Amino acid sequence: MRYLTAGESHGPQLTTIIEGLPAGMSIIADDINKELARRQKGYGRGRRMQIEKDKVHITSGVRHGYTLGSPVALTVKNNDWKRWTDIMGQEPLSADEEGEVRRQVTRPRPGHADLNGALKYGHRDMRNVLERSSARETTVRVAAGAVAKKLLSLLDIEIACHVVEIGGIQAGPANYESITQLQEITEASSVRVFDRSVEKEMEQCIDKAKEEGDSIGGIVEVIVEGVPAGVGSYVHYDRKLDAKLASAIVSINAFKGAEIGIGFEAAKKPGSAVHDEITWTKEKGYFRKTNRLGGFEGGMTTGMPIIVRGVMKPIPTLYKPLQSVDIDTKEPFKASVERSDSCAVPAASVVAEHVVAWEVAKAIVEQFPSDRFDTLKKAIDEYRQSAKEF
Ligand code: EPS
Repeated sequence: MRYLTAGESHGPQLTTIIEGLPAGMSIIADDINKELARRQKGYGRGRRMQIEKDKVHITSGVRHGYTLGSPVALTVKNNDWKRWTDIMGQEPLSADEEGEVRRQVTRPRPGHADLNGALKYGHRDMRNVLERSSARETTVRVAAGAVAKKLLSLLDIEIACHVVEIGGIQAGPANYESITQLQEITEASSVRVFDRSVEKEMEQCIDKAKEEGDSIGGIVEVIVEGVPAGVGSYVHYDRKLDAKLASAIVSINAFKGAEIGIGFEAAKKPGSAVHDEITWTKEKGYFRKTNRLGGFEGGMTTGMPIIVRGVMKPIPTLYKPLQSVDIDTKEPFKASVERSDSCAVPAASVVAEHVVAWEVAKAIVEQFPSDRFDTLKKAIDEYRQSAKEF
């Protein structure tokens, strides 16, 4: 299973094409739209989110509510495109328009893709870089992930996300009783925290950053429940599912690191306080008494909940810009200012949830190859039963 995305932030639309989904899986636009709406929310977003009302158009691969086995193509229109048609148009410029293009970018923002992308592709107008490197692209990553999430839910696998830290303010431990309870509580929170007692403090921290023309980052966590043990592989480096999750997390715009389970804490503890003891009952089969390893041993799932965290740096577009250099004059200048969010951590947690959903669904489809959803479901059910009795 694979997908590609296309689209610029202020271009006409975003597109994704998903290939390799089994046929006969139920999916409707609403399954995707509800996730797109979740990604648009969150305290600290800028004005762009008032302009966009992300809705998916399914233009291939689905008929009467079921996948066909052919590529699934999804598009999301950019409402803002109306205001950018002359700046972002596809047709060549006429001679008198050359040099007249508005909003050219020649002062790269430290921390953004601007300068390195310009050097790589030879763009003198760094808008050619920033339009694609913009996190607007995560809209269709969520759309692809929403399809994966639907596949997982039909296989009784549930996934949720929450924010654990913003601007150095930490949420208390998320002692949720079920994934549903975690979803309900975080959904009602402006910053997607389970511990609502820190919500106001986080909002104030975001307000302060905004007032000061600054930005703040944070830490998000994704939990996946119901994945059987043994998904992924120990036999080769590029089949380890935990490695794929870490890669997917760090591939999200502005993410700088990933942790599985207790992650970096493990460095400080003896092995006896890190590894999870194994036990077995007739009802549950094998399980671990604790889950410090976040659902992974040897690149494979253990059957315990998958727990993966990602750290997001503050967004590099600052209203109080840092020092930079104009690539035309080579003179020192303040970096260019683009409209931006002061904190996108709550939205990014939804993106993290969807990139993780994609990787888990992909690993399952690869491990239980099937062109049909009904035979995939049967294979997973049989595997679950055999793992229990093993
Ligand atoms: C982004 C800058 C802002 C964000 C955008 C990501 O967009 P604009 O430049 O149009 O104000 O709002 O995020 C989205 C559009 C989105 O859908 O998440 C950036 O530079 O990465």
